Amino acid sequence: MSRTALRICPLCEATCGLTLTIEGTRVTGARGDRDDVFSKGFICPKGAAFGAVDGDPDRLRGPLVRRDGILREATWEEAFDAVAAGLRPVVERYGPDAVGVVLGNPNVHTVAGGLYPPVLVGALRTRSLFTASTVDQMPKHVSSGLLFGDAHAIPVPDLDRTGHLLLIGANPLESNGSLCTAPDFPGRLKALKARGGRLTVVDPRRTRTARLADRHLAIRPGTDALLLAAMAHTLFAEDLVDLKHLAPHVQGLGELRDALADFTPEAAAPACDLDAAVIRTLARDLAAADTAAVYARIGSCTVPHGTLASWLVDVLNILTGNLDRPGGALFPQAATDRTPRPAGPGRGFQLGRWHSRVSKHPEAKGELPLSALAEEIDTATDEGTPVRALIAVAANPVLSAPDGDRLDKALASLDFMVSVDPYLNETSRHAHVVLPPPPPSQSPHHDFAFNTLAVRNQVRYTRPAVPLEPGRMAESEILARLVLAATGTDGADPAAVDAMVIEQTLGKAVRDAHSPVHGRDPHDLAARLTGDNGPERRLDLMLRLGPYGDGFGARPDGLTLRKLLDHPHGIDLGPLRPRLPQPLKTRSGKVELLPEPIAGDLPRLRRALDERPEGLVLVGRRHLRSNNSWMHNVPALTGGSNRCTLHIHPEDAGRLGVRDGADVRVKGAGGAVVVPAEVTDGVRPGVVSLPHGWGHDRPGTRLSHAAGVPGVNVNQLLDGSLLDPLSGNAVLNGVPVEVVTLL
Ligand SMILES: Nc1nc2c(c(=O)[nH]1)N[C@H]1C(S)=C(S)[C@@H](COP(=O)(O)OP(=O)(O)OC[C@H]3O[C@@H](n4cnc5c(=O)[nH]c(N)nc54)[C@H](O)[C@@H]3O)O[C@H]1N2
Ligand SMILES: Nc1nc2c(c(=O)[nH]1)N[C@H]1C(S)=C(S)[C@@H](COP(=O)(O)OP(=O)(O)OC[C@H]3O[C@@H](n4cnc5c(=O)[nH]c(N)nc54)[C@H](O)[C@@H]3O)O[C@H]1N2
Ligand code: SF4
Ligand SMILES: [Mo]
Repeated sequence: MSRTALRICPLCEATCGLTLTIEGTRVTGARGDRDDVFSKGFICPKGAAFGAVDGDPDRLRGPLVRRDGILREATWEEAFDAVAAGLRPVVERYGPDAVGVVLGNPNVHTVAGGLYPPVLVGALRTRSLFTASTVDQMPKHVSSGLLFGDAHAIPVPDLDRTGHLLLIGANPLESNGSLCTAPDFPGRLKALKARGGRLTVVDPRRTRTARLADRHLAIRPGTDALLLAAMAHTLFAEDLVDLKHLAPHVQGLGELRDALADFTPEAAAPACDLDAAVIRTLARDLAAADTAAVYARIGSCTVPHGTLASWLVDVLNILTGNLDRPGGALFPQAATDRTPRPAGPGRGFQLGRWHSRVSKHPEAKGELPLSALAEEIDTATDEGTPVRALIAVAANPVLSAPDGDRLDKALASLDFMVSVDPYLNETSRHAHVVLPPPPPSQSPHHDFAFNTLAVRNQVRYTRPAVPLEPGRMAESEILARLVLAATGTDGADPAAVDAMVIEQTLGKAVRDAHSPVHGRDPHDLAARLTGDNGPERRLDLMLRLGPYGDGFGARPDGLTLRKLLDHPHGIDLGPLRPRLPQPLKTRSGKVELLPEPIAGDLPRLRRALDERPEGLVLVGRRHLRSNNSWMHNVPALTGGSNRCTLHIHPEDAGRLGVRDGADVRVKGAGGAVVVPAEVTDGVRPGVVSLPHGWGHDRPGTRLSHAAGVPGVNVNQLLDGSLLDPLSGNAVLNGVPVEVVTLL
């Protein structure tokens, strides 16, 4: 007998609603949920393989604890005892900063990852926090922090209503979109074209997204900030700046014009390897469009001028009056956002409140660069102690961060390491304790992160589709117990962690004059929360205090967990709406167009006008049926075109004597890899491309399928020294490499 259950897909940022077919406790099928308020039945091949991902026999079933050097099966109690025994002495002897925390990408795809890591980091009081954000979108957080005063105020292109989309360094036809949550991104781009809209793609590769575009510009990697600066220059020079409704909310226009004076299209064009006339046309078309949005992703962030490029994206949206209006780029309002406060000056955004110990990198958003993790472990300095213990939650930095070999050695030298991870992989193999979360079918789902980045305001929650298998522990309980073990309160009831958060949140809310529960009794409010467990009560709390919430009775029609459970396909909260000036938290209360740290970084961009790479440069690529480092163990998702090969243009291949299919040696600052070449004009001359997340050939892992087709680790070509200075983000694209044929 089979049954069906609803489950939001956690496998990428599109958050599609799925209908799972379940036989016994096994997921045997997945299709798109046609009644889902947001995804309306869309599914991609990865989502369709949900059952295979979920049921991978290599997923760990219970905790592992290292004894006599070997990871062995253990009980949960033994595992948490070992965590407490491993972490506490390090904290007590060397202080909290000696405990590092590494948070990986899947934390933004789980309920537990949304709720507990902030509690863990806060309770540990460690400044040694490293996350996947600094190999990803940290430049966008920093530019939003500086422009709007809030690192989380990220404008999202209004895909469904825009008439003109300039899409830079993103390939949503493979990635399904990022910092722009839109189930069926491909369909939404086709709809844009069908309603007469215009799509321009800027990418050194002729991607599937580029092939869909009206115009594709194969820019030289790493030069988008120059292109965007020259476009902004053109808007000023040709008197095309039109702030429209934004005029009262913006400051620094004159200063911005002066700061961009040198970035003429003629000056930028040779560096970008584009025509100056084309740059002007892009600017004019953007200004002329009835509605338009500039949107940029990985290719614009993971480069030397990532923060400047991210800033310029929003600058262009502002200069053309497209920020915060339908069809432009707007700030979503998620159901779990805090109650919006009245507009007015805020505390602003600060960078560099502390610095990393070894290379003195400034913190950004409380984080240090993931690129610096290895040196923070393996390098002693006069002041401070190295990281000696590590807590890794959903993170595989040995493959995702620069110079995996060095990190691999550094992890092996730690006094103690715990990984919360379903797999024994390149990173978790170094742990002393591995705590495996249950598979997605046995976990609840809500998108705390992606609802704040979605092209439509909506809210959905799904309970576990399958009950927890015997011997399993929910990831929320694993993380709550980890908080207790790390803070020396192990043995306490993990529900105490949720109770503490609820008490603190309500305590603040009742004192806040703008809160719907101002002046009420926090104990009475806590008693009114519904939900089967701590995480559900916390979700109920956030919903009820949020912008659409019932305010614990203040707005009886408002959202509660109960109401959400009554709408299993989700609740649509409408299209994105203009919100300015409310989201602004800058000290001036305005959009600060030319923040000081940005102005300070412009001379570096000016120097880039004259820089040209001498040889080949490397860029990445993503494949539809993959996801970073952790999906190569599922046979249904590997093979075909999802292979770890070096894309190289026929001209470069001819010059270097590279034959299609033959192995080549690729060398970079951090090391060399040998990989088959794939000769293709899908990549521009002077550029080669390798996907990331491969290199599954290290011993001591339990990835039987991936180990058979391991691929190579592209990040071994990097030495970790190349960073975007303002954000600490790793430079992963536009990196110089040498390619040599093997005889
Ligand atoms: N060269 C190059 N490098 C890159 C990139 C690139 O474009 N080029 N992209 C970068 C980007 S954007 C990112 S986000 C990072 C990602 O970097 P990471 O976050 O380090 O890598 P992932 O492969 O996403 O997954 C991390 C771990 O999460 C585990 N995991 C999966 N599901 C769960 C779960 O439900 N719970 C828990 N606790 N763990 C789970 C997986 O087994 C895996 O070990 O990689 C970056 N690295
Ligand atoms: N199938 C699949 N989906 C995924 C993932 C995955 O691994 N596989 N990962 C998820 C994650 S963690 C993220 S962050 C998102 C990322 O989502 P996207 O940003 O859409 O990811 P990519 O497909 O890497 O697209 C980046 C594009 O930038 C181009 N590029 C490289 N350098 C430059 C440059 O200097 N300038 C310009 N203009 N372009 C450049 C590359 O050729 C590439 O086509 O995808 C998510 N979705
Ligand atoms: S697009 Fe993303 S969220 Fe949707 S089914 Fe595919 S992997 Fe899942
Ligand atoms: Mo990412």
